[in-house]
Amino acid sequence: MVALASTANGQVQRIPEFEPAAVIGVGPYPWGVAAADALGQSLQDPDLDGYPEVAVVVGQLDITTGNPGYWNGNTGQVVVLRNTQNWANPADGLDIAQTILLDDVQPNTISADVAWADMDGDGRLDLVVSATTHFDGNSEPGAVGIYVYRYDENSDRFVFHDYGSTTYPVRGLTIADFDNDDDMDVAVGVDFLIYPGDNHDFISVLKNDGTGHLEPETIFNLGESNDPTGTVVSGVFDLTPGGTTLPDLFAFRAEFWDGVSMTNLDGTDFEMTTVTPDSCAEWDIRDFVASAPFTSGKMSDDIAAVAGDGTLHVIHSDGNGGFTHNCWGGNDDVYLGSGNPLTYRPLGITAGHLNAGGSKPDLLVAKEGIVFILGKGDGTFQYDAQDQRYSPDIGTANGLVFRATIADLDQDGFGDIITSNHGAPGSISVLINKFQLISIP
Ligand SMILES: [Ca+2]
Ligand SMILES: [Ca+2]
Ligand SMILES: [Ca+2]
Ligand SMILES: [Ca+2]
Repeated sequence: MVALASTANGQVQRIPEFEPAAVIGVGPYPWGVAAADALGQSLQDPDLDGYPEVAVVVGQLDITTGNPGYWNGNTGQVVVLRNTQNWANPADGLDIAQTILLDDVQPNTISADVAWADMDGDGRLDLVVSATTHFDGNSEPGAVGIYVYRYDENSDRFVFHDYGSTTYPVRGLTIADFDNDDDMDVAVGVDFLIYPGDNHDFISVLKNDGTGHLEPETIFNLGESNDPTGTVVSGVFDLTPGGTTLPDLFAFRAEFWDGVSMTNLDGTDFEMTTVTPDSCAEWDIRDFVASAPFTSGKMSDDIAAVAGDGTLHVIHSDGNGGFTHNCWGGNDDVYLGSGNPLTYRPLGITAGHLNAGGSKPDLLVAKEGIVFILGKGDGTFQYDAQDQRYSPDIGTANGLVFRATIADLDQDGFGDIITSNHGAPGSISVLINKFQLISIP
């Protein structure tokens, strides 16, 4: 008989293990990375095949300096890697299909984050990229905003489709149909490399006109602190009538040591609710945040975020736009340990499935290399900082992992790991999950 991949709540889950990492060079200082089935297996066979492709941003800026002046002078890129289905050797599973130069508006563009979404409604995924023109104290900010590259079936390539400008340099993206009109809209947080002296706590929402063109931004002011709100996540946090059809937003405010839940009222107006931690915790959380249904059976999503001291906090949606958090007893907090790049920002945390099916999302965190923690399905997590299996080797010492994502690259039913390794030369690491359903005689 076949055993379940994970055991019931409260029991120990089997820890997934991974094949040795395949390291693929992509270009200097990669950052955002995203995976989804966007291309066929080959140029000759362009129909979607269920195997996820990978898109990774090549920023051309050493973000560890924290200074936008450390741009290397090259145009930011997005590298698209095709899934060949050839996973017998993990190094053969991805081929670079296209390198997109973000020179459509200005050549001195630093690319930041990337997401896959069908923006023009043709049934194929397109690319959405946040980017910021190189700037420093002596230059004007230039073009900052959102780029859309749509899939063109004639060429089997992604072609420039639209640019939606934003007031502020932008970084972390989230995509959802915020106004419930059947097209995908964009919300984005402010880049942490914004020029000194400005205020930073803004979220821009750019709606889709239905053809993949972005309408002028609507800016939401979260409070104007001196630290940026680099990432915003979408989820369902409001279960009031009509609320479930309108995706909500959540962002942290670093300088205020709290978060803001943005309840979507009609796709245009959002009601802000400040979310403060328990008295036993301080949230030094920058934009290290993910949203997922960590508590099965509850229809709303929870939020996970990692603070600069290495503590992962889970806050639980109350279904009415608010959240609860209990750090007493440790159930809602997991100490992951200190270390880079927890101390850098913005960083990477992502939810996905590493060892079980749909109801127990796991979390993957960029921390020197990577660390994963296993969701128990009740809003708590299984993790042991002393157990090296939770920190699989990314196969290269060149570059800090700044972002990571989970996708089932070889379609065996278990999530695999892709990291973007911020360095020069920059790379991605691909870790194929060896998890198998075990047979019990
Ligand atoms: Ca594919
Ligand atoms: Ca499309
Ligand atoms: Ca929409
Ligand atoms: Ca897999």
